[in-house]
Amino acid sequence: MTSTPRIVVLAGGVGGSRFVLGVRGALRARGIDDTAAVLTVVVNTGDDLWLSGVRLQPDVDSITYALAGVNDSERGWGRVGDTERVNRELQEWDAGWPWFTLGDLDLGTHLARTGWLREGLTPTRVLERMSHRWPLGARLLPMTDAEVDTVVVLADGTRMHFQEWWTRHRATLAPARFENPGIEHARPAPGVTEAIADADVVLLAPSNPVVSIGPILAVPGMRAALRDASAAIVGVSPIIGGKVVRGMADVCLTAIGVETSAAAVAAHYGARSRHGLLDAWLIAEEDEALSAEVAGRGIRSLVTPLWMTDAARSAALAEAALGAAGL
Ligand code: FO1
Repeated sequence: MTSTPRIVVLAGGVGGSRFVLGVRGALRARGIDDTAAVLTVVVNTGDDLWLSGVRLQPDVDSITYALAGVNDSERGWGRVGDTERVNRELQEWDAGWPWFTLGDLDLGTHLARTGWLREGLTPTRVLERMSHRWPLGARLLPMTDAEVDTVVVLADGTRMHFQEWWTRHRATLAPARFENPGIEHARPAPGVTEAIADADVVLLAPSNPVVSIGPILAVPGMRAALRDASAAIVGVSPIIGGKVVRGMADVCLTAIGVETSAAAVAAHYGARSRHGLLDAWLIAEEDEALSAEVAGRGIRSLVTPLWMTDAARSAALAEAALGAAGL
């Protein structure tokens, strides 16, 4: 067992936040204090948007706030105990989106970020600066420095920002596809491919495979970096007992023709030995019957409890993922 494994996690959203907390917990349980030196999180930025003149990075912020212990864990986004005075004022001005809440403390984050971006810092440098405020215990990298916000295209050709589709329409409008305009010109953010090349394991968090992990993998150069990595690539199923844990990932999966099942998501990522990504795939005890199907796809499947209902369970899951990589 490598005592200080170098870990890269690809993550986004609530599932990503809980899993990253679990990885940090598992490292601490192994007696590793400087977890930031060994844990790199590559975060989805497809959820990002400009609103009321500020740049929002929902997944970056969810993971940052969770690691800092200042997140609203009930709601799954924003700061705990936040207030909404500025948001009410914005609504009086008819500015922003009436269905989208910008908390007062959260707005401080967006203002700081936007200011630094306007001064010319790249998103990577901004995130590095933001990471200094709290001892996060992880190095966070955006998937890319390019702006490639996810757009949902409906069957009739209507296009809308992912956040409008997700928060205003609660994913009830059937999507034809998801796009990240301009992603063909994007590159992985500085440090991402290097971290993957140096890693002992790459973990795919149980995040939405389509709109969280999907955009990360769609950055040109990302899949090649993963394929070339000497590290094992271990994924964690976001589907438990045939259902999404939270959020509306099932609608996203249906839109790209993938069944909402742990085996189907594994097949979607594919076996590394067959030009896909995964060496191993963690599935829930509830899905044990799918183990053979996953193995038949050329992916080693491991059955383990996947519910991240508290820090200890999240850490146990992360430990199982490290174990799956032989670490
Ligand atoms: N989700 C909502 O359902 N309603 C909101 O008003 C809302 C505001 C919001 C503000 C900042 C932020 O970082 C996230 C916010 N979210 C909100 C969450 C976000 O829309 C999504 O859950 C994620 O992008 C999906 O991972």
